[in-house]
Amino acid sequence: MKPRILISRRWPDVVEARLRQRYDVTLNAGDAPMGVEQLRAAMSAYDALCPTVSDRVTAEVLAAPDARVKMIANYGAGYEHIDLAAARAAGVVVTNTPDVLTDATAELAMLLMLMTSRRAAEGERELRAGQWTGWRPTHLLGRSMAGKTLGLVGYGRIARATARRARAALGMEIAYYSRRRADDEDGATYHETLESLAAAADVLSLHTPGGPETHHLVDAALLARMKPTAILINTARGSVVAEADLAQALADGTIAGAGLDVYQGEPKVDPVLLAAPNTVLLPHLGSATLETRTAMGMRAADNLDRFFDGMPPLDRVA
Ligand code: 8YV
Repeated sequence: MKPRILISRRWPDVVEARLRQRYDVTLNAGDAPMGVEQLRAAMSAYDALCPTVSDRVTAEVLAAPDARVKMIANYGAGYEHIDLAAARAAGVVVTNTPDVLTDATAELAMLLMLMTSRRAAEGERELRAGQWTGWRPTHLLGRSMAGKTLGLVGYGRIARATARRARAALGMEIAYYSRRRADDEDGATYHETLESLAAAADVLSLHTPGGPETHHLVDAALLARMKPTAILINTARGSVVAEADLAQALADGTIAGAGLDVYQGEPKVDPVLLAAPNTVLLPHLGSATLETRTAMGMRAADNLDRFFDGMPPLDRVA
């Protein structure tokens, strides 16, 4: 009997084909996030679940009666949507897919930085709307990146990959804040407080995990510390930013702009952010390259295989 697994959304074809060779694979219908009742029912019908960031695997889900699931192979690096304590209590192994999405997410951080600082989305909207009246010296002036300071909040793999690109490709200075000073700073300047980093940065880019520890780290008080010419980039998690405070800061000129890939209530986006001209808003595309999404699926499949072979999975988080 093949182990029964549920994947919550389509994975790249090549990964699905690999999974079908070894597992009895069910694909959840539709694009909507799986609800609590649906996930609770899945707990008793499958041997493993493969959720994504939008499927909230809560304590209530993990406490489902007659649960059969023994393994949750998350498709993604971040796993704050899975209650790890409840998984541990239920004896469920949880894995993620780190490393393979580092470069793609750093690329997207660069894209947002450049688009926001050079007002690319504003320009494109204007041109497509037929409102471009011609070249003029003061039209849509952005800010140069060369010599400016990129302030990284968190200094893990994706932050470092972003730093390398920003330094090499754009000539930026790198600064960072993290709870612990890194042993290998790779030429970056450490700030002991987030407030000090926020005040020094021309671009403040978020690279922390989500979850309660980083909830609303960027709020009105922190935004008030930033330079009025600075921009905020978020490719981490929407929960790290108090969105209403950010919308206000953009509206009243506290900061110059924001490039966002993630939102508090995805896929809903605050209407004030939508209406603000100085935002670049992407629909959570951080890891969205064919290579990366395939590698993420293969990594999740490796974790499943090792688990069902009775070996410790590579990327066990619970
Ligand atoms: C994924 C991400 O696409 O891996 C992560 O943490 O944020 C994204 O790149 C998403 O998590 C898929 O579940």
